[in-house]
Amino acid sequence: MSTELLSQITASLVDGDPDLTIDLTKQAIQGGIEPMTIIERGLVPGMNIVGDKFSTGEYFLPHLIISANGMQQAMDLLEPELRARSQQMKVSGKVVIGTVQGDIHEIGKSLVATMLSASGFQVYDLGVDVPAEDFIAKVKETGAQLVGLSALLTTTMIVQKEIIEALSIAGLRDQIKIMVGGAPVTRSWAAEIGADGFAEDAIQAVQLATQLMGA
Ligand code: HCB
Repeated sequence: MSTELLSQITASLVDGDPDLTIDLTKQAIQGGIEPMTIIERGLVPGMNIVGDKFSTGEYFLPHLIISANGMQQAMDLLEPELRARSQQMKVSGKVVIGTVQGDIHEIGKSLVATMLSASGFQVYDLGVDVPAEDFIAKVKETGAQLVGLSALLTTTMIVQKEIIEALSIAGLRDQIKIMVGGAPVTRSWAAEIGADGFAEDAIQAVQLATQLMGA
């Protein structure tokens, strides 16, 4: 039953039917399916299929926008559920996170931010299209110990490198850890640009953040 519902959620995103995505997500929550299961086995596969269809020319930008809209609205329903499952934990550290300049993909970054915050981190989410200066200013202002850089485009991965360099030039590199992520980002890219770690998804991001902060 739950597998069928999750497949229907995936299909509703692929079919570009946000109202159905929302309806099915509500049903899944009411049916007791864990929010992370709904995200990872229902919503994310749908977005991946939409992305694949876009790259093969079967889908166009409006398809991406409609499906992203469905996923965003489903995430709005799931976010309080994720937070409700977090225990009251002591703050494990401060994290500044954002999608790098030139890149407006926000769903994955926001999911990582929600999961970190639900796991006890104090999160400063700078949003999307964030220039190096804003990361530098926020780290100085908050004393954050961790920076998360998201990039979804092969053309903006290089901006992760530029931001790491800018943080070094600003004299902040020794006091912070940096984790990178986003669909095209890999462990070897993280190593190449001098990041402290790479996370493939939001669960790994929480594990990595905890490990990097020595919490
Ligand atoms: Co966009 N787009 N898009 N897009 N888009 C991708 C990313 C492509 C891969 C699609 C494709 O061709 N297969 C492609 C990039 C190709 C490439 O560079 N090689 C692409 C393109 C080309 C474009 C445009 C250039 C299209 C155009 O205008 N012609 C344009 C770029 C605009 C810009 O940024 N300047 C564009 C626009 C859009 C929108 C606006 C329509 C929409 C985003 C809406 C929004 O976010 N509000 C969109 C979408 C939705 C996608 C796809 C379909 C889904 C992305 C997504 O939300 N995935 C995506 C295809 C894909 O990725 N498979 C496609 C779901 C989330 C949960 O996964 O990977 O983002 P995630 O995040 C994970 C993970 O990476 C990790 O944890 C997250 C949670 O599990 N993580 C981190 C992420 N950040 C982290 C940071 C950390 O520190 C740690 C872990």
